[in-house]
Amino acid sequence: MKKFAVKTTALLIAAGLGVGAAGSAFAAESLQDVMKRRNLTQQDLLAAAKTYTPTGGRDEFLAFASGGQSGQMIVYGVPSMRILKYIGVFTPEPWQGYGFDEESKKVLAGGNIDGKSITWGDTHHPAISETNGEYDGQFLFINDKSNPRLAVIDLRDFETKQIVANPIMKSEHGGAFATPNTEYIIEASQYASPLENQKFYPLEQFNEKYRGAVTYWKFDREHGQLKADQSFSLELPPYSQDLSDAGKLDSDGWSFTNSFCTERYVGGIEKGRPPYEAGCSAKDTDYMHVVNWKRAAEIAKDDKNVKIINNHRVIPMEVAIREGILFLIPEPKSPHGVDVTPNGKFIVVSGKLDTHVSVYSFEKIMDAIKNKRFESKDPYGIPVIGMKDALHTQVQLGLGPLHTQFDSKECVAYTSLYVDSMVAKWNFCEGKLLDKIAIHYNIGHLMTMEGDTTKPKGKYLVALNKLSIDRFNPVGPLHPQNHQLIDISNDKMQLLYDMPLPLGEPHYVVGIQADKLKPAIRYKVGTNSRTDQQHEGKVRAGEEKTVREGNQVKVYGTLIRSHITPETIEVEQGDEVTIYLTNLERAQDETHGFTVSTYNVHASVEPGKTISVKFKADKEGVYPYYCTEFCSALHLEMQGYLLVKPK
Ligand code: CUK
Ligand code: CUA
Repeated sequence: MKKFAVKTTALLIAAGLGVGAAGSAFAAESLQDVMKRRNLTQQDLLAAAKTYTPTGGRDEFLAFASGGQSGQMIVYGVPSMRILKYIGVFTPEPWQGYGFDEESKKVLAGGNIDGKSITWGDTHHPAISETNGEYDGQFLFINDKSNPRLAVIDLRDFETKQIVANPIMKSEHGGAFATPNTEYIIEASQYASPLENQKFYPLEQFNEKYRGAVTYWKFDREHGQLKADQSFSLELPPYSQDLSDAGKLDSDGWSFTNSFCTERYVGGIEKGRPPYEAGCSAKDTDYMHVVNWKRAAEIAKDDKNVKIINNHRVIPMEVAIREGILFLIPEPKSPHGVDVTPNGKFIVVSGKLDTHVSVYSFEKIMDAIKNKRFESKDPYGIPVIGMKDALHTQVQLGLGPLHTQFDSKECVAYTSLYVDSMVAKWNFCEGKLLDKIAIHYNIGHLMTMEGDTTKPKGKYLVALNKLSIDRFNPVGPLHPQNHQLIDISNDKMQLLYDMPLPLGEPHYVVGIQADKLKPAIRYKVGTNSRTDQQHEGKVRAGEEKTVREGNQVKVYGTLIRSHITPETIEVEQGDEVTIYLTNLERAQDETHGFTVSTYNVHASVEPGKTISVKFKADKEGVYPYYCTEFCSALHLEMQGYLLVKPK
């Protein structure tokens, strides 16, 4: 059996490469049988050989996908497209105990807004931390568009460590984007609203009282935390700001943020007006915002230059204009993505309602600023650089160009064409279309390996398709999305694989060379994984105890195959119970889980970790607790009883 399998594999590859299969008649026939039975072509075999990963094999790249409306993240391997993990971020995720143990509840509470907990998120754009414009594999950031928030994930254990709420925005789409040394994480607002918290102004005062903004969150790499007190924002006009990107190399120190609806149109004020989307597309151009964030960071330190809004430092537009840190450039109407080329010299913008990509030259922009060559001012007095003065080239690619990523090959870019359902490969230096491939269907973002850094790795492209329609077995009216893997190592792009993504709409994905990641195998015994500190509830084997203070009962327990210590917990009805548990295992992958019947608590306790669950024992009765991971032959015996005695 073994021998047969080896031969078949060798022949499959040989046949796929067109070498022919003359070796063993039996095996060759078998391969052809399979091809015939499954209706496969030579091209299919080649694609299979490029993605198939035998047991124990590893992927060259890891992809981190936003989980869209699920508020989580999805980790998968490239080229195998095997899903490896979900990461709970803005939404409780029971497998990891996220939102069901005390440590993760504290992380989620960091994202409370107006004192209320929000248990979902609309995640759009992940970003990996960078050093000198290259992914360093230490941290991952992701935004929540609906409730303007950012989260920090530590890539040593793939756990969410921090959530912060934007102090002045009501929605955001322009995050998370990292500056080249992760000095700041950029977050730009989407729908303009009053910046003051819980402040009402009627829509008639839209132009005067509603504002956009871009926030620069200071990142403290040593502690892995965004620092609210060292962060600042720039007040922007009430345009709908959209995606952002940070400059790199030549353009380091600058950032770029798109906008749409610079018409400042608002719907619903009077009857008979055009609908919102029509009113918002009246003009031929919108504005790219060009910000000198390095200088803005200096300016924001001086109290004289900022307004304090909701405890947060905001540089008003008039200060930004006076200090020469904010400029506008017209861009084809209703733009979506803004992407800085790997050499930092060009900024690529595509308008959903324009068939071109527009390539702006950073050098030309700087030249216009230096020589004060402005064509006009916007209604708020912000200098506007003429489009012709800033453009390097425009290339006609097709209908609905959205986002652009880059190849390891010089000057080569890929742009998604939403309406055409295609990916275009083109040259941004010479402004030339090179190749096109059909995808299925309606692509949003696309992603090449490390394709938004200074050193893209090429090889693969993933098309993030909004609609899958007929690609998979039907599962009801709500379809999964379709991530299509495309080989970009040759001149012609080749479609390799369709992967259904069933966990929300992963707007954007970032892919990193897997060997840059150094995830931990276990925690140091007694670690609170969410803070990376020694846990107050840590105990060693033999030191387990239960402590009572008034109606507070604290249990200091341990987990090791196949035993929960203590085996019983006795409390009185009404007691506040905290159970601390340390997993004493040292073996790889020996995770234990913990739950108590009907008290809605759950924890995942990986080797070395200490967790706590807390609840009020408000019901008299007998409640089994047990280990929720099948950890050993005596897993089912890994249990105990919570005994709640009547008062
Ligand atoms: S994305 Cu968020 S609307 Cu094109 Cu960056 Cu899908
Ligand atoms: Cu521990 Cu099952």
